[in-house]
Amino acid sequence: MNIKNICITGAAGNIAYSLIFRVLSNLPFKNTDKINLTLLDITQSQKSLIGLRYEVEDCAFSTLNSIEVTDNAENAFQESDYIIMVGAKPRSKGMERSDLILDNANIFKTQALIIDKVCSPSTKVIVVGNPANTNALILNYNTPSIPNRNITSLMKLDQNRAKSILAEKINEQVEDIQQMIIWGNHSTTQVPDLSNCLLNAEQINVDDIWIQNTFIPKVQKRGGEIIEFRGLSSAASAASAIYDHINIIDNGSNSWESLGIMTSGEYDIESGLMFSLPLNVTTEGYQVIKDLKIDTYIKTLIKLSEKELLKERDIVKSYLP
Ligand code: NAX
Repeated sequence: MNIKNICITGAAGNIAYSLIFRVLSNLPFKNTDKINLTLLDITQSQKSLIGLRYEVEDCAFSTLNSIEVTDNAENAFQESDYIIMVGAKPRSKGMERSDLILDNANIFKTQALIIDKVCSPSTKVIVVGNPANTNALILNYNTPSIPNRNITSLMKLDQNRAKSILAEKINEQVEDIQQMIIWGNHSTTQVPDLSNCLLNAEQINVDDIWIQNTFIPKVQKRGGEIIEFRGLSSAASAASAIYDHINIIDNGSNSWESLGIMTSGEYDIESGLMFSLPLNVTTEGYQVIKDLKIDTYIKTLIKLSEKELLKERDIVKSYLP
């Protein structure tokens, strides 16, 4: 029997409450019969995690080999095949974004050092907690024993949103749309780019005014829109996107994907940033899709997202060895 060890951080939070049941209902890992699931959260959340563990057990999932809840990151990360890093400090009222970035930098540096110490180089880490790209950058810099390519940040929710908004506009099925790209940061500077999109292998034509005035801002601000209507941030859709992200990494994908990865000068973007780029993903890893023609408008937006990530990198520079 093939068993994988999966650790989810921030396990007492909203996203994890959807993610855990989604993963266990239908494992997104290839050649895997069961998982050993470890749920990590802070000490104050341990009681709630015990309740969550009972709920998971009550589902009698045939995919679950064992479940553990803990506030000890070292125990949680040890021997993990995948670590899904959802745990992060939320932004509180009146808090500056730079303070949020620094609070989370602290969490991610601490956890990175533990991962570096106890995990094998084959461990794959997916960063979800915001600011996801900069947290992933800190993680990357502080885990020299884990190859850069094993650390990615979640952009799939943005890509799913973009596809779904385009499908609605052109009145087509979402699964028939390919080659949607998200460039940049998981923030309102992200750049949804449909210029290469295909509908069943045919070029899609939508007018530039709709792209610039409706499509791009709508995708960029979708997270805020959810908060406005639901009173809470995206949770089930984020969990669904994490599920897709795991599936893509573990099984490869026939379509173009956008994941946050460490840059090395592609498309004239500064090296050493966690940046969302168009990728071909196979079970062997990912390759950046090269030589795409990018129009001037999109290029300008990509530069703005790069600028934001450079600023974030500057804020956390004392966390980058
Ligand atoms: P919640 O506030 O419901 O849950 C976060 C959990 O993390 C809490 O249970 C908290 O106790 C725990 N936590 C805090 N510090 C921790 C630590 N040091 N170790 C372990 N656990 C710790 O937030 P939720 O709605 O679940 O969102 C989680 C994160 O995902 C947030 O940062 C959120 O902004 C981010 N998101 C990222 C997305 C992406 O596409 N990259 C989309 C969805 C979401 O907004």
